Amino acid sequence: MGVVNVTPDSFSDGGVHLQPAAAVAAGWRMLDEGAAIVDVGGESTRPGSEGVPLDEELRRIVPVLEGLRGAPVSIDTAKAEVARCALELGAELVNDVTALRGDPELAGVVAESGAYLCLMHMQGEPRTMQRAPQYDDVATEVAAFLEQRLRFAVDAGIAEERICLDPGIGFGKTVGHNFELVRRLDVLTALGRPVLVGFSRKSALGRILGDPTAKTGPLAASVAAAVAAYERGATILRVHDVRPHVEALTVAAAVVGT
Ligand code: HH2
Repeated sequence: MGVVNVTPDSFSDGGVHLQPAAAVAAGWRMLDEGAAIVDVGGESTRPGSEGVPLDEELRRIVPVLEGLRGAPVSIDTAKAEVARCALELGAELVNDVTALRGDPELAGVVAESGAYLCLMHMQGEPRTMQRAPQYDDVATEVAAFLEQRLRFAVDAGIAEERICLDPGIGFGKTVGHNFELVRRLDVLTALGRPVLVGFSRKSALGRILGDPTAKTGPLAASVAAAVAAYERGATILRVHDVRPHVEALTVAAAVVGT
């Protein structure tokens, strides 16, 4: 899954794809490089972020989705109205970092459209989530949360076969929590749904490399995290640098023998 953030303030690529033409070109390039789907987002959820109003999020994503018509696209939003509009413009998957807790209308929009859905774990909310994340056992708590949100989505009429689950790397987690979640990914794959992992460029990578104030992590570290997640059962890797990840994951798949 290639990431196209149409935002001025995303933690690693803020401003890079703010012009629709740049975002559209990046999306097609990622598909050309081997991405199976492009995740378009118009709101940053980086630590400390405040969120954007509906009209601004729509203004950012609509021309990009128009330019990506016919391509496999996912919409990274927690807003029902944005999801509805994106699905009308051809998006196939709704990627909701709130796991259907943000907008009470979103479950109905996904159910009605028959779209795919990603449910992600987050402790707290972006504005405050990195202040003091705490768990007794991060893997079992994240798994219990995702299982409960999966039940909620299915009860709302969304087909279970269309749902994937995501531990939410960096969303209310310490460096140690993030790595433990990948190490113990089997606890999440045991839920029986595809698992998506988005470790690309995240600050835990820069921090484990020795910079305690890092806001991002480098490419080689991102690739290592993606391969480790893949070996532990992740089947969707959300990444900013598609070509090197496709190359590494192709080799990892050859080694694993799938
Ligand atoms: N991470 C980000 C945004 N959306 N969605 C899923 N399912 N999983 C993730 O790990 C995830 C996500 C944050 O990364 P990015 O989009 O690059 O940054 P920002 O939120 O600052 O736009």
